[in-house]
Amino acid sequence: MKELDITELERKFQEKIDNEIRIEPNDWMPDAYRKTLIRQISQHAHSEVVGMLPEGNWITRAPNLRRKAVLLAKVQDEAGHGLYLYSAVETLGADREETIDDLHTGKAKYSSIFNYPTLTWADMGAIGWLVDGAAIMNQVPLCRCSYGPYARAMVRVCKEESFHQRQGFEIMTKLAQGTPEQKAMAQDALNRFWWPALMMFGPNDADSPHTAQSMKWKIKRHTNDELRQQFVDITVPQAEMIGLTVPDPDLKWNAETGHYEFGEINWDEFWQVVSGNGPCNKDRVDARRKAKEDGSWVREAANAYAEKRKARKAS
Ligand code: BYC
Repeated sequence: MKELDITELERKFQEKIDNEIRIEPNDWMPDAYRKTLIRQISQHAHSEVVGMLPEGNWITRAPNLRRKAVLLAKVQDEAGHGLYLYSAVETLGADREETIDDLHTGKAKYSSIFNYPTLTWADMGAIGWLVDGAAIMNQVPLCRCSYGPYARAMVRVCKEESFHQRQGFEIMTKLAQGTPEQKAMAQDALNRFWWPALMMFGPNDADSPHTAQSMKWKIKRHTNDELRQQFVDITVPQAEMIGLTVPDPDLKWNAETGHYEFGEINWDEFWQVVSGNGPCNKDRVDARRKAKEDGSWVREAANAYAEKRKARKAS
């Protein structure tokens, strides 16, 4: 295609975005837009699937039948989110198996938060409250993402995430109102998950290579720092309400700006975790790789059955 034609196509594409017209799979789109979406949506899908592991670890040890049933349902929802998101990636022409292989070879990223261990039952509360809370903050604006299939997938995902957040907050509330040991367990979980939850929003805007272009394309509607600030502003009063202390000595309310000021995030730790050196990175990827290997006989049997049916229909 001539260079002039591409410039014209790009102009029309940006015009659609500026006018809030959704981009659909068969519409023309710049290669870089397609690549950005494949990168972000596949990382998001991997996060959902890897995110099942830290909580799956507690299903057999949930303190009662109700808690077990709720946790099981939450983890199943996350599998469902992964499946919608892998389907959304396929609408962009990506191959699902290759995308998953990129996770297994360590080429693709997934959310840093899932590389931390879940040591106590209170961690199920902290994950639901903080991790799903951060996920909602990030994902509600994605319901207005310029790419149709991703935006539509996010609507259902967000409804389910809000149930997840509430179940986590309920666990934390109950523990915080419990015995001194239970309250201490809840505080310890908050201490360990607070900073990693803030890291979920990604690097500061000044160090985020993708934000400016993704905002122009309306893939992202807010910057990483804007969403992180919203999360802090909403979550700090929730902690106070249940009598827990946010582990940040620099945290203070600024009446002039109407926002909380908070301390510096340990970005060295963030980049270490993102580059594969977090406490559980190896375990998480090994577990996903093993799940694929262990499930290979199921896929082979399903394929053999499908082939046989096709042959029978043709004869
Ligand atoms: N962890 O320029 P930036 C969930 C990477 S919730 C790992 O800001 P972008 C769940 C980033 O990929 C979690 N890597 O990038 C909840 C980029 O690397 P590459 C999943 C991170 O894309 C409960 C580089 O750093 N949610 O699933 O504009 C239970 C520079 O960053 C992280 C989503 O994925 C991180 N925290 O903004 C179960 C939401 N942060 O690709 C499951 C969709 C940044 O250049 N994703 N990086 O190698 C997004 O909204 C955006 O991709 C991000 C990053 C805000 C995460």
